[in-house]
Amino acid sequence: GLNLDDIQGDILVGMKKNKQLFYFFSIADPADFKGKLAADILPLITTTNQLLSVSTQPITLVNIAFSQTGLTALNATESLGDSFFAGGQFQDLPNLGDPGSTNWVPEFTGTGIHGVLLFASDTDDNINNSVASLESALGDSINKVYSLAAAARPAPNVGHEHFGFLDGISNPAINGFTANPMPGQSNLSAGTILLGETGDSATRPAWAKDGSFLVFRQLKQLVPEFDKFLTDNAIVQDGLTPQQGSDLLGARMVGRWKSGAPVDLAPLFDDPVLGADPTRNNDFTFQHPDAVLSTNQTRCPFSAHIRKTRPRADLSTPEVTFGHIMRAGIPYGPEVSADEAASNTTSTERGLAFVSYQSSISGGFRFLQQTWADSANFVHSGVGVDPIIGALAGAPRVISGLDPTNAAKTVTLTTDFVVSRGGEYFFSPSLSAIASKLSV
Ligand code: N7H
Repeated sequence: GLNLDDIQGDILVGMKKNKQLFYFFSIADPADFKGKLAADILPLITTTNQLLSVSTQPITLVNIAFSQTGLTALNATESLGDSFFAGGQFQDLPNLGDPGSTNWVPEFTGTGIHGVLLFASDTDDNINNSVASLESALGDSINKVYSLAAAARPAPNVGHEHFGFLDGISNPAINGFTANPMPGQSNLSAGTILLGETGDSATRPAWAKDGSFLVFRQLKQLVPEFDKFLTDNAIVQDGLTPQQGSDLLGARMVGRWKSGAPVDLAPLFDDPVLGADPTRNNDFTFQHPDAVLSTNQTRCPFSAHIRKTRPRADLSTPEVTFGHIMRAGIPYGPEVSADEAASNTTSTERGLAFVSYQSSISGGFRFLQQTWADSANFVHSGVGVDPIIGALAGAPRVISGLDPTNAAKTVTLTTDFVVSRGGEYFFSPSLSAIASKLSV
């Protein structure tokens, strides 16, 4: 089995707390920082085992990850075997669909971020206390570069992202770790997520074992604009009210209803009981005996976000080893205000603090974003990009298949409802790597 005392908790389990803070820093004094990494940070790192039982969870959970420039500052200069990690996310910007760096948070436009501390707890006060005491311990060994406070949405939307959809339903099961995989969950070798484990064939330094690449993206969501688009383009079909037609369009863009129910199993109306049932809400393949898999979009469009990012039976080998990530994101920013809703215009930023873990950035996040979501010709020629996250450097996005009564009809999206504000590629090391390599 895996050494769950050595693997940081966010990777396989997720620090599922209502509040999180992403604290991006640079290392000002490597020698001083190394000592403090061992003495002050390492004892705070929440392991996978600690997360598995509420009784062993500390009040504030802490994880840490380093960029390539951070590892280099710590004199950990061996190649981790991932060229995209080595180059950093800013260098990769032209490949991700972002329209240049105009929307990027300035602190992400370079390689000046050496690491990120992730804090998670039930309250902001707990997090602020942990940050203050760690800052005083670390003193001038680091500089804070940027931070992003994130939070679960208030009831009844806890667990839902800002467009309104239940998130965190479909993460892969890991062989030798996940006790009871749910029907329809993908089943992966540990090496798909963790370096140096079974299924990871790349050459890595020994100390990289049981670490994972953390992709961070600050993804702004234009919620009132998205809602207006759904209202204006409601699907017109016998038996549907305008509101139902608008809800159906949103569900078909995502591939799930706001409750989490997959449109593949609930094609016309939401089914909240199905959405809430983990034994059924992932148990589908897009294949049905009464329909031709390669042409039929009556139930789920080929371009739907969850079909683009996990095509299931659309692939001739459904359980491929590439294109899988462990997602651990959380919303940030306030609820939509009455003024924003009335004007259909975002005035305060909100979105998703996107976090994914994988043993290969090119085979994980990057593959999903670039090769699948941003391609108009995946999974079939001309289906269009992913209407949620697909991006063409700001160019209009032409998408077919959204209208169940007329799959050939196209919709042109002139607004990107998800706007990348950039991010960074990090490596989340094992606790033993921190102790024996990074802090010495
Ligand atoms: Fe996505 N959304 O609210 O529309 N995502 N996502 N995602 N996403 C998923 O199945 C969303 C983003 C994946 O296994 C759900 O847990 C939003 C990026 C993958 O069937 C919902 C943003 C990437 C899956 C959303 C966003 C992915 C998935 C359904 C940005 C990778 C699982 C809930 C603001 C590059 C697919 C669930 C599967 C599911 C939304 C980003 C990937 C509701 C709003 C950048 C692999």
